[in-house]
Amino acid sequence: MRMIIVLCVVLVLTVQARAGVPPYPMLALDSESAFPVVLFCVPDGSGDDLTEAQVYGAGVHLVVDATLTATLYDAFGTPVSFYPLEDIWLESVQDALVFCTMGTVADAPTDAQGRTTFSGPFLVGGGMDPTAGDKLELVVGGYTDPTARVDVYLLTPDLDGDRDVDLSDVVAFVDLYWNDPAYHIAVDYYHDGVLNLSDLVEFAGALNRTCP
Ligand SMILES: [Ca+2]
Ligand SMILES: [Ca+2]
Repeated sequence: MRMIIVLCVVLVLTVQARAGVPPYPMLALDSESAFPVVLFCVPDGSGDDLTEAQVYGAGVHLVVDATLTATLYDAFGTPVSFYPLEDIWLESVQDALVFCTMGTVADAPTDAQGRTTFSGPFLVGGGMDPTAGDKLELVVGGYTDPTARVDVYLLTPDLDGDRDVDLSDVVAFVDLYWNDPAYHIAVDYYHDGVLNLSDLVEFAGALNRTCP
């Protein structure tokens, strides 16, 4: 009788595994920062890599390696190896980003230890707001986990989020950069706490860029 119960339990667990129970994801920043990490992204992928992300805090601007490491485990705590890279991607918790095809997928399938990395560049439009409680989150096979989130913020010159940088974005940029005297982090592309020529140069360099 006991043997039958054990077999049933094993059978149920096997069926669950084959039914697509999502792996349990973990997400970590390679270099932790006390301040939010900002990454300048352009829909065609010509933005920055996470190895050259920016941090601004306490009056100091830094360029940091913010490569992300993700690890996947199954329900038994065993690393999930060789999980396909196209099923591991990043999103804004507040859905503030629009994606080009494969825009934020992992660098590679998970390795034998269940690990993969994200190093960018990311092919996205829209933009995240660090002041609104947003975060970057890991998505695995369509599933998310509240523990797999980091304070990394993707800013883009595609301000209207239609996957290209054109005249409508110029109008939006001028409003934020020029017409309104307030500071707008959305266009602080050279992330140093002020809006000046450096940010204009970044925006101008991205004009007419679009998803591949
Ligand atoms: Ca646009
Ligand atoms: Ca700036």
